[in-house]
Amino acid sequence: MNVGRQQREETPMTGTQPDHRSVVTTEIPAHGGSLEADPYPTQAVRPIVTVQQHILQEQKRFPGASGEFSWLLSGITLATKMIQAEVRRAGLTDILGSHGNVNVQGEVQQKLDVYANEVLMHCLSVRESIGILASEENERPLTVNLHSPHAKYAVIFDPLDGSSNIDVNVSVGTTFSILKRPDGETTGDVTQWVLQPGSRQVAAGYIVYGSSTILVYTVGNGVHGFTLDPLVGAYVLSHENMQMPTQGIYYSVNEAYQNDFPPGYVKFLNRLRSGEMGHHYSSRYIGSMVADFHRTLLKGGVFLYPPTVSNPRGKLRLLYEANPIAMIAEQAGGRATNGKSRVLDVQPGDIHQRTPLIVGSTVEMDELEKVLQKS
Ligand code: FDP
Repeated sequence: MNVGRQQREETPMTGTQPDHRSVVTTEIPAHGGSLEADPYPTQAVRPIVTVQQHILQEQKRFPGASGEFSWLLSGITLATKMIQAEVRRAGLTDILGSHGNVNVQGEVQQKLDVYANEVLMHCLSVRESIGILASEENERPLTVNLHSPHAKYAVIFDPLDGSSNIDVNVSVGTTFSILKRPDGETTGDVTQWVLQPGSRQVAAGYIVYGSSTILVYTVGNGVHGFTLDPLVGAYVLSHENMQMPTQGIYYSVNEAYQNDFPPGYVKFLNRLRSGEMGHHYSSRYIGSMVADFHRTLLKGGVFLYPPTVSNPRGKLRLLYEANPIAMIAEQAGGRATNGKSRVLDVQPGDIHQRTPLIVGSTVEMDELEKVLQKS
């Protein structure tokens, strides 16, 4: 196991030492054993569970787990701590504004997009278990350690989602999806590694850089949320076993495009507004998918980015936006569709493929399906 390395990554990055009178981390047993028993229960300390400890527990579900998966995920936690530090200081350093380049999507890259991408690439490329890194910001996947016998995973990510919100101090996020090298794949065929349906994700998650920094992840065994404690420099378990409410009070959509939506979506939105579903829904739209989804996960309701006249295939990207969000939604008891089928069943044909995405609570998703079927 790489426990020593993992523990180092959870040490404070700020130089500020934790206040041991009020906060203590439960020691990670060298054998990765139970975290439940607090060996030193006192009233003066508040035991915390870090994301690293949690991952070590979770990976025990995988037969023969060697610790490499938790080492891989620690690359994500380290990188996102670095990104959040830059986001928090964004107005003070020369990091706001456009970088001057246009990415593969034809979008102007922000300086923070580029920074976030480089940090993730840097932190993940040294993990030997990763063979491929694919990002929204790179046209082609990057092969790293591809031919190492230890390389088992492809990590696909959007380093900074919602970047049009960066300059105005509104929440942004990072999304990630982890796929396993397909069984029997020996040639290092990048396409086979990356173009797998979302149902094959072995882990997925996101980080919201909002009023606090929150990491939400799943390895297919429920959804767990961790808030970054800036004094300790660690993601600390704050939302265990998250469950999406079965019905919410908000819908989240860019209403400016309503005239461009297929008629079924307009009918559905009208039903939400009309009170026919038990109450009149309110609208909330941030324009950062991660932040809009995070609210939907906590409060229930529905987030929609339907097809439009200008984006008939939707705007959001299947592999690194829709798939991780869909896996988390399903693991939390919600659902995700592209309007025709379950998002996680879609066989991708291209790394940067776009998709419509409608994700939310069961009551709203049932209703959407009914309305779309009739339209
Ligand atoms: P952004 O372009 O600012 O990066 O997929 C990217 C995304 O933001 C999502 O985060 C967000 O939900 C959506 O696009 C916003 O698009 P609209 O401005 O068309 O509503």
